[in-house]
Amino acid sequence: MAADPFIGWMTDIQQRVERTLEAALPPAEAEPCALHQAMRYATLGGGKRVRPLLVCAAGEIVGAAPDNLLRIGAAIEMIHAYSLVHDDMPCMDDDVLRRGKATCHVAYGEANALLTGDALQTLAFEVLATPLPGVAPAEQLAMLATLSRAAGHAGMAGGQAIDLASVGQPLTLPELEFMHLLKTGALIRAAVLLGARAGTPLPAERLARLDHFAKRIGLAFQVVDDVLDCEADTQTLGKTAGKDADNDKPTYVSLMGLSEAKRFARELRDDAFAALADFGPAAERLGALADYIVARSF
Ligand code: GRG
Repeated sequence: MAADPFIGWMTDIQQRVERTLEAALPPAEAEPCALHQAMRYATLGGGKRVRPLLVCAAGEIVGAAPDNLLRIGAAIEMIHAYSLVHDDMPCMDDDVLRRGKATCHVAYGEANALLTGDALQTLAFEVLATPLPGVAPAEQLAMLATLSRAAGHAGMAGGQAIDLASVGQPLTLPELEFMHLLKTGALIRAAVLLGARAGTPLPAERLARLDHFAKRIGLAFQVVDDVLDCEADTQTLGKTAGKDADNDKPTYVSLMGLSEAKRFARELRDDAFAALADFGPAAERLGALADYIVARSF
């Protein structure tokens, strides 16, 4: 057990998420083997698992069942893994390194990578649609609708479309924020909201405060991602560093400068903290995660 209780909690959840994903993914030796191996390759054994951690921390506030939270977290992580596989493909970001190893299309070929993303996305919804003990079917249906919207045209996929169209374009800060609210923020927001809906129902006003927390921390996550892309090295990141500048992409660093972007990330974190003020000790882990997201080095 790690000396820092938060790190100990995080490591424990990361290991349990890994086991949940492992059990939910198709076996590598089952046909079609190449697809199943690629799905496992893209999902297992890497990543910080930030979204499942957010699901679990938000679920603590409402006393949700840990096994349900792990299943919700695994479903969101599968959507995230699919997005990374497709994002790395030659038709999008064209990258060869992800989570410290060859990207899925480099290891398994482009057609398999495309199918891997497709199959991970549909498996995510299958996992989330399987009854969650103690959660009302109407609530689970609402979770499915929230995740669908967060992953689709009004969320991650829409944000990716704006991102691809913005290469070489001089975006304003509000335009950049809108793009990231969809591309990265929507899934982070869904993670907090689904966790918060998995236990004792919260009054709408408290749910809205958690949503505000999630929006701020989703944006902070992206600002830090831009800073790390500029400051950290490829080995530490496990993905190619410096790609944003190479690709002439508008980022918080290109628009604000490095030190202002760092200050903005801290401001977003503090605003996120403020949204948790009334939740007391039940929200301590969510607050610690906000800190981790801003202080992370990869
Ligand atoms: C292909 C529909 C579609 C969407 C892709 C999320 C995304 C949209 C692209 C990823 C590109 C990117 C680097 C975005 C910046 C923020 C981000 C999502 C970083 C990767 O997430 P982490 O840091 O990764 O949580 P790990 O590997 O730790 O899970």
